[in-house]
Amino acid sequence: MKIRVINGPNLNMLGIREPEIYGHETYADLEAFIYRGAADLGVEVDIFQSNHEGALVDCIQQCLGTADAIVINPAAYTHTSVAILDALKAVGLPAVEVHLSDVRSREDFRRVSYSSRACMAAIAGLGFEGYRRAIQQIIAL
Ligand code: CA2
Repeated sequence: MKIRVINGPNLNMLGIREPEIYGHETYADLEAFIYRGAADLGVEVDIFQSNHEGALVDCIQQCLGTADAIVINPAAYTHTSVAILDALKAVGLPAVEVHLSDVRSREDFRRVSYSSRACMAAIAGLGFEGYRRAIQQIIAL
């Protein structure tokens, strides 16, 4: 099984600012955590990150025929992007949305998620562990 992990804008800044929300670990640490978790669970992953909405849409479309499932943290685009929602619907692959922080306990605008409408589950507030749980949910499916 091959899972594509897609991360949205500013996640490449992890560990650099706002450690009280996102922790001290860097984006490279997150990638290492995901690769290690996937290896332990016996699945193949590749990871893509972009700060650009269109690049995220392209990446989702490219999953057709190249991946079995998607784990996505669309970051701020979660709360605004119909284009990402439409791309997830268009490919129709099993997808799980992940957020490092507990978006439900932050600003009101973070409670809205367009992308989760095309996802089988949404996991928030577990930090890096959320990505491992998302992979587990896809394997269970
Ligand atoms: O909690 C999450 O994973 C989020 O997707 C992170 C996004 C935020 O817009 C979502 O509402 C929730 C932000 C990405 C990380 O932004 C940083 C900003 C400064 C320093 C480090 C990370």
